[in-house]
Amino acid sequence: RTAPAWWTDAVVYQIYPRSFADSDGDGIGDLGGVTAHLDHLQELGVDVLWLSPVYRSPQDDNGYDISDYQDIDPAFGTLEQFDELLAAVHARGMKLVMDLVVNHTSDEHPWFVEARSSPDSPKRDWYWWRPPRRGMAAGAPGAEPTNWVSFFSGPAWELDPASGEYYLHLFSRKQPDLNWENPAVRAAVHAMMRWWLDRGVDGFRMDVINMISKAIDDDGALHDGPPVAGTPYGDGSGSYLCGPRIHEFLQEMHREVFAGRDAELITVGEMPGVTVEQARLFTDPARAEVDMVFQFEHVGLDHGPGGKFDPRPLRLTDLKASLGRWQEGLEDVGWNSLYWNNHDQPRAVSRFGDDSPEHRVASATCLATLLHLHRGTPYVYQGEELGMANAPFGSIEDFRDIESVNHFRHAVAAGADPGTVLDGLRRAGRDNARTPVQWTGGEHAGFTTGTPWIGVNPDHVTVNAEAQRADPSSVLHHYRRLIALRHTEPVVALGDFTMLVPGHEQVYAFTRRLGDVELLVLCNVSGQEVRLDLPGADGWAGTEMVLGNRAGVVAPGDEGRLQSWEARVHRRV
Ligand code: ISL
Repeated sequence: RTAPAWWTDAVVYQIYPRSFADSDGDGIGDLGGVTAHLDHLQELGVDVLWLSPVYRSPQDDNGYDISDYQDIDPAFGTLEQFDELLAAVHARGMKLVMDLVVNHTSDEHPWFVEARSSPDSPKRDWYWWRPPRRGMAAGAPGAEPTNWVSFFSGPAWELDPASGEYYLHLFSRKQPDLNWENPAVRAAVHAMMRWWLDRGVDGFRMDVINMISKAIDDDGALHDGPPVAGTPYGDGSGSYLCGPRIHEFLQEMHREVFAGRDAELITVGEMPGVTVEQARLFTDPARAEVDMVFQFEHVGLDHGPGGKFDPRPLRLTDLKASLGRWQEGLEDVGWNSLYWNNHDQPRAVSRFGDDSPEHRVASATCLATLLHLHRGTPYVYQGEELGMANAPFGSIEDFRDIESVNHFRHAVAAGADPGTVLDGLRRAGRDNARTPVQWTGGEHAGFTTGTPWIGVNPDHVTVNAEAQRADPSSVLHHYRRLIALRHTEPVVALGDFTMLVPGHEQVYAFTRRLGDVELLVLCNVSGQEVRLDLPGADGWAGTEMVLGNRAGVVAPGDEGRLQSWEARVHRRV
């Protein structure tokens, strides 16, 4: 039996640089801002920083559209500043992980510029070019090569009028998909990855990496998907999620890039739609693909019939069934990643907790405890450690995200009520996660001396890092304690997981066990006090409480009483 990998007891912190901290007053967060706030991260105790993309980019999708993989965008700084940041991170004993966006490039990347220049270009085949649908004229409605809808509304194909051919873009039309069937594409990506590792970075978070293999016929044809209600388009995901060559591509990448140095690195594949059975394959160390994946099941449980912008309340029993299945599915092989939030998800305290003044701190710390006590590597998204909430966006002018802006335009054009569409964006839009980090209660929350690129949440007056640093009962200090617990108690990282009361709609409870040490985790995921008779929990009376989020001691005989949003971790040997 080999020793557990270093990242089993690590906590990763995600930085979305645009919204983290601005050091030069242009209103956009930058590398200098990250370097300036490393104290905050070190005090929090996180082990790894994941930087959302800082590469050169036209910023159509805030950096997920890359025009030069080996340079830093001027909005974020320079390569020299990057090296300074990397050295400073390492000097503090932390690691730095880059975002790897290689399902697509920017349409301004020289590869695509060259590919577009002529059907005879040697780079033409680096992307997905196809003629119009058989018998149809280029540009005619429905003439796209397949009926696939783009993630950002509208068709996933864009016509290039010069050649009369279309190119594929699963995301924005400024994000053409790379053709991974072409070995030269794969070799170029591998070389670029080695270049970053040689520079000293400690791994990659791989953007939509389970979309790089597309299902094609022998003659290269792609196929229509089932219709998407309310649109003229179809769902192509059956052709591009975990496609036929995905495992081959990841194993090849591992051989070409990570072999010989993977023990010190961390790799996490972002994989929308991945199942637990597939995740076992992706994360089985013997297969040498990735260390862990970001799965999406638990962040889809509150989607309504109209999709992500039609949210409904989460049923706690659904959450337990889902997360519980992932705990079980990856218990002997592979590894879980754990997250509530990232730059694509609304804020957890607003979505699954209660961001009212009365319950904000308790619900944010309850959710944090629940997640961090699972088996897997937890990811903290900037501001989550402060209990930052969704933003009170007004009109569509307040939104910046291409997904939200496009969705509004398409939905309203299709006849939806603008007020209803806006309401969906306010609740589920990605910009909720992208308002500036709230450092202080002062002007622009201490994020910038200039004009922030997106509105600062007015609640920064009370919700901010400075105030929380001084308050031991703050969300910030709770996160610090949770992270410290993972570092000091091996059972948190490596213990077995057993779900309790799976049918209870208010209480999320489980035990963890490693050797003689056992933890009991009790979370009241509701605003009402609850009294619980816990089957299988005898023998816990009077045990040590190693972590809790509500003041007060537990009276003997009263162990089963949980205050609103209370979370407790008991320990026994
Ligand atoms: O939020 C989503 C759209 O509804 C997700 O489906 C998201 O697009 C998906 O998780 C992929 O996300 C990643 O790739 C995108 C980028 O916009 C996201 O920010 C990134 O995390 C394209 O690069």
